[in-house]
Amino acid sequence: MATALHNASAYDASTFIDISEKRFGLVVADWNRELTDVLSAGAYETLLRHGAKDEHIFRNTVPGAFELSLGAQLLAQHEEIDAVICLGVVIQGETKHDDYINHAVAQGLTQVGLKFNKPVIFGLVTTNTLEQAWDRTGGKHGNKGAEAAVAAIQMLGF
Ligand code: DLZ
Repeated sequence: MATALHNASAYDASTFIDISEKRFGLVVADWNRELTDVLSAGAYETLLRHGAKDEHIFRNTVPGAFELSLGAQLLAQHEEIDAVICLGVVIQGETKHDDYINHAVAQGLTQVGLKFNKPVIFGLVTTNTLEQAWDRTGGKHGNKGAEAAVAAIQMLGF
């Protein structure tokens, strides 16, 4: 249970670099939008709170999680973008669609990050139930969008 053992909401912001001149791409899946909007707001607010400028955050939507990889690539290819944060929610259904999508996104985002040598953050909430998804989008397990933004800031300081 990764969430129970590691709470990424507890971090030491004093180690963060100055991100006031950094530019962030946000790629947000439209599927499960009530949830992904919360992830997006969490990421946005976290970036601003740690010094990013509103005009340096570029938010784009894609139809579903499967399209996050291409969305990330289209942003990451721009030299002025320093990090890309990808957000989506995939909830298990009666078929194996979640498995296919989740693996494809994990591989796709890894490739984009390695290709462009910049942080491409996997902010995909993958759960068995809708309730578990809400728990991770502002509920008892925090906001994974905010945590994805923290991961981006941390990687920029690497
Ligand atoms: C098709 C599909 C399904 C069944 N479930 C989800 C989901 O839980 N979360 C999500 O973000 N997207 C889902 N999609 C849409 C796919 O990600 C993709 O947008 C379509 O298959 C078109 O390529």
